[in-house]
Amino acid sequence: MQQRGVVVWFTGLSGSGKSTVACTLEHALAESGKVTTLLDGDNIRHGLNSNLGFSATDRAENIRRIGEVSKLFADTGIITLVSFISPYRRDRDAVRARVPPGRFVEVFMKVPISICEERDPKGLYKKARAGQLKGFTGIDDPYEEPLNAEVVLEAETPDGKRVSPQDQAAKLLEYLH
Ligand code: GGZ
Repeated sequence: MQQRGVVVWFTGLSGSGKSTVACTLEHALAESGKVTTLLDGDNIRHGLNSNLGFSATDRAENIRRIGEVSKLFADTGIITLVSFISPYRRDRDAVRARVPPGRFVEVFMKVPISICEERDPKGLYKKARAGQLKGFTGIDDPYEEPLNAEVVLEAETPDGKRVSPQDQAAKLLEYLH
């Protein structure tokens, strides 16, 4: 039987682990023979959306185009993993409205900014705090948390233990099954 397409939409701050979990999930799905694709900053912001920056208008257009592309993939039966900050609720909800009911899975990487900032893999939080990078999400540009995400992945258990990307991906996989 042909697999059913779905858009798995990761949203969360820079450094919240979206791409790491999306990548881990993609490998797990591939191992069980599923056809997947992963859209992220590396393959979209450098190509299709290379003319867009980080103003509110550009971010909205970034998400709109990614939404349309992911819908096209999902319509052909592909499990489409999408990893962008997508900070504005209205933009994410507009994508949800374009995808058939039940085919849009919003995954909220609920990671406190303190942890993202501690990770700071590209030194961008440091630059933003120093005022060298303006309009950085979570610092001087808003991040609007999802109100009804299908899956919420946290970085820590209630008793303060860190949760690995593998465990986060496993929780998501369970939901998708
Ligand atoms: C947020 C920025 C910014 C600003 C550059 N704000 O950690 P990264 O580097 O790899 O992830 C961030 C990425 C965000 O791009 P998105 O396309 O996901 O953003 S959005 O959904 O809001 O359109 C970060 C880098 O680009 N970056 N400037 N001002 N992140």
